[in-house]
Amino acid sequence: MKISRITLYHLRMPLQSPFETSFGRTVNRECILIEVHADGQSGFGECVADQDPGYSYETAGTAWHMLQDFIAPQVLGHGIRDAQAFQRRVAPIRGHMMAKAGLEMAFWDLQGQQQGRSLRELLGGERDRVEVGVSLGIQASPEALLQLVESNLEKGYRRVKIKIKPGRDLIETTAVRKAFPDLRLQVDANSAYSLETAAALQPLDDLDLLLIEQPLAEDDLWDHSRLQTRFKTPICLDESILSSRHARQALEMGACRVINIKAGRVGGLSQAVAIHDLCRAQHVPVWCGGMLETGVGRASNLALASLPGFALPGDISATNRYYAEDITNERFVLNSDSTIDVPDGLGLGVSLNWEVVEKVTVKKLVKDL
Ligand code: OSB
Ligand code: MG
Repeated sequence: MKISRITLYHLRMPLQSPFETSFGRTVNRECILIEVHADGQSGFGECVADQDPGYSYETAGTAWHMLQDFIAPQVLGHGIRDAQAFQRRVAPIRGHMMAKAGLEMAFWDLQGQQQGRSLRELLGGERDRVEVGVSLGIQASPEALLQLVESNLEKGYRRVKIKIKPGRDLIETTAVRKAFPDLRLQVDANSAYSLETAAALQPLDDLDLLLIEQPLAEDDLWDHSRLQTRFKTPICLDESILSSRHARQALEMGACRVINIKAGRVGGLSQAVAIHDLCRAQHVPVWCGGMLETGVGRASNLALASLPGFALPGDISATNRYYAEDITNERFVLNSDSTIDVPDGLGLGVSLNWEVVEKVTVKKLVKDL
């Protein structure tokens, strides 16, 4: 595939309701839609970096800079056969995993179109529907949280994740567990604790949680390994795992027993599959995390989550949980068994609704040969 043009669209998508985590509150989800033109076709990718550097050092602004000034020039005008060839070209660029992952997704989409295969087939996915759950932000009160959990159970979600932070953890989690004794429940701290303050989380260990996600700092595998020895509940790492090397080391030192895989965080689907394979060989369960994606990133997550090692439900909810209007013509709906169908069209299997894209685009850049 000879790459003749790359177009970047900085999107600002209004969320159905604000999403609050330990690092902040998101009202509008920002991301970059990437279009790659090759041989008369276009492929699409979504770069999941957000407006603020709360989850990661990467932002939509830094990703735009990296894509415009470093990553796009590595591929424009070159013949690039697939994601592996793309990764070889951008290997000299340090870090900026989300920026790379966004463009890699577009290469998968192109490859699928050219080979007449779906992304699921290209990745080796085995299921045509995947188990999903819902990730609920920090609410105004424990009562409000209970109501929100209940309404999501009524919608059909069979696994719930709640966001926690110091002072908004035990009361909330205990209340949800009491009200719903059999619910598949997990919590996500987004790095809000230290080894010392995490001592306050000890009572969570008796609430039969599926896992405790990323309690400590993103750059701290060692303290996670110390914390895991104090908990029978599995610790799951999200922010800490940026490569399959990190995943191997985290497992070797016992820093976690479960890994949340996000293609964006690890530099692309190819790396996500590598981490899946590594974990599967060691019988370590993984699940697909989410970044409030548009329909483009959601299609990619569904294909990834169809791989056999994704043993736990993903943070991949129905489109209407996030957006009244999405940029894809396809909207993803929740099946009655808390699953979502994996797209089976060519590549990502979605098409763009250009009217909506235009409406939510705040900045656009065309890079030609
Ligand atoms: O930590 O998993 C996270 C959203 C944005 C940034 C980080 C996270 C999240 C979520 C939402 O938990 C998952 C989703 O429904 O997309
Ligand atoms: Mg997380």
